[in-house]
Amino acid sequence: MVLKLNTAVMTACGQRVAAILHEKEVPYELIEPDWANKELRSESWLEKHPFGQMPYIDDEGFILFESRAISRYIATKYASSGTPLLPSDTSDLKVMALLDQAISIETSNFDPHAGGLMMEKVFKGWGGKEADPILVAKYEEGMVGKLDGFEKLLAKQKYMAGDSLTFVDFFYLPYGTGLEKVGYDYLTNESKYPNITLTVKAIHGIELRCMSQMVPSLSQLQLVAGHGYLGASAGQALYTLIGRFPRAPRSGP
Ligand SMILES: N[C@@H](CCC(=O)N[C@@H](CS)C(=O)NCC(=O)O)C(=O)O
Repeated sequence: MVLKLNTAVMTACGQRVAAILHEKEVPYELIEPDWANKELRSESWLEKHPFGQMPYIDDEGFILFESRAISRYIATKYASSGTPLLPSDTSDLKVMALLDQAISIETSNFDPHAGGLMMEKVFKGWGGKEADPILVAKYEEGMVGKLDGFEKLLAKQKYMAGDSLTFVDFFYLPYGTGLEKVGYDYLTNESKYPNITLTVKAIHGIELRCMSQMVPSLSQLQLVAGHGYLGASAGQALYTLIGRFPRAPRSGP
């Protein structure tokens, strides 16, 4: 039975998981909830995801929610297929501790600020609401305050969990792309944050590969494009970022 990914395709959390599934070459069925009929609040949905959110997967009856936990599960279960997305030595206590550190870095230092900005600048607009300038300023300040830390870390290592790409780097894809689309150069300011930019360039190359396959059919692409946000990512990014973000050679530490 093919793995089922239950999520709206335009959600950042769903994209995170879909990108990993594609990179690991895992076939899956995308099942979109019926938002209009509040399916996320239905008993059957809440039984799978008690917090009434997306995404969750159903892997032959094994139900798992939380996009980061799902990403780790897929990267581990399918360790030998597609792109390697685990550290090279998963039996090394310290290597795995650094992986956990990387997971926490994204949830603590990136997601709250980047997600807040996306909420204000993009998602609120979908519901016909205006961005709150006070909140925008707060999230901007929060994000800027973290960039020196990212820069320092990435001066010592190529990716977020060390010198090899892991599933954790994919956590940044949806909001990273979104921030750039709404005009923030936090992750692409080469003169100010050269090491962040190098890593982002490498990850963007992967994003293009994922995004080009992520949307299963043309009608879905149109559906997504209709929402504006992922439309920009899967559509425009696909066509306009190619060439702009070549993989940059980089000497390792
Ligand atoms: N930490 C959770 C966050 C889940 C979450 O916030 N999902 C959003 C989409 S990205 C959602 O379901 N929004 C609809 C809602 O909360 O009603 C994860 O990473 O899966």
